[in-house]
Amino acid sequence: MPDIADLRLEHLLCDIDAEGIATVTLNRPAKRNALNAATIEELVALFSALPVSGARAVVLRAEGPHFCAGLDLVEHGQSERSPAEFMRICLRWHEAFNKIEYGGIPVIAALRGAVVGGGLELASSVHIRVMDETTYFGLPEGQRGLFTGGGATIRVPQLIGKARMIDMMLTGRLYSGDEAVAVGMAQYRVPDSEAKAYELARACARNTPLSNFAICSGISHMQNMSGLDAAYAEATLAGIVNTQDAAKGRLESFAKGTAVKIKPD
Ligand code: 1HE
Repeated sequence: MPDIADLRLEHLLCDIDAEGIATVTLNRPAKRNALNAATIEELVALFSALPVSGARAVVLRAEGPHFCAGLDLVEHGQSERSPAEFMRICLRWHEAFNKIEYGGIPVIAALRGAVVGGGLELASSVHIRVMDETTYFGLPEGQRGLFTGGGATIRVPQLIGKARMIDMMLTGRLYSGDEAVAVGMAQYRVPDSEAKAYELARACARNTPLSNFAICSGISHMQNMSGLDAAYAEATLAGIVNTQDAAKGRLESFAKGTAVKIKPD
């Protein structure tokens, strides 16, 4: 597994601070962070390396006023791809976004501006979405003569339901503001999505890495199983996580009455 410092990143930036909070930046602002094939390969490489890098949480942010304008329409239009070639490209998108969703470390997206098409596919693969006042969500595939290829048909209905997704794709409907939170596009809407994303990342990083691994990998896997199998997998995972040495001190401090109480502020 290459070290993150050895990855030759052209369209992404990555930095890990002393607390283990990694910042991943989409860094094609002049192209509104449109996802070309090279960026997808960088996402695959980076999110393969991050879970074994010691990072405890990731903030996924973007340069410029827009989080991500989706598929690089210019590259796609000029590439004359065959159906088989584009199917392979889509499988690389799945690889990248599965690394994010199933990688076992919390990934928090700090959203702003356009989160559209493949940009929404990317955002829907992270664990927590934070939007600001400028953020809007769209699936303009119908208007472009295209179809989703980066996992939206699986992840977007899990967030907002099938009927809303189909409406967005057919009519170009956009979601923003309170409505976007109410339908489930984002969990937080704040003036500064990056500041909130870092606050949440630091909260996640205080958990044990094994708990975070179970939360950020196990829940998604269990959604793919039958109820009976998911219950068995849950019990197996809880057997491992809930008996970990790293939890012992936390349980002892609860028994002594010195642990934090779970109450609203
Ligand atoms: C791009 C892209 C792109 C911008 N591919 N180059 N996604 C879309 O349908 C959204 C397409 N983008 C837009 O609607 C607008 O660009 C935005 C609303 C996001 C931003 O508008 P604005 O006025 O700030 O920027 P702009 O002037 O439109 O674009 C600035 C540059 O970014 C310009 O390049 P330039 O060289 O002429 O300066 C644009 O061409 C470029 N740019 N968006 C390529 N998407 C796996 S299947 C997934 C299918 C989809 O994702 S469909 C949804 C595609």
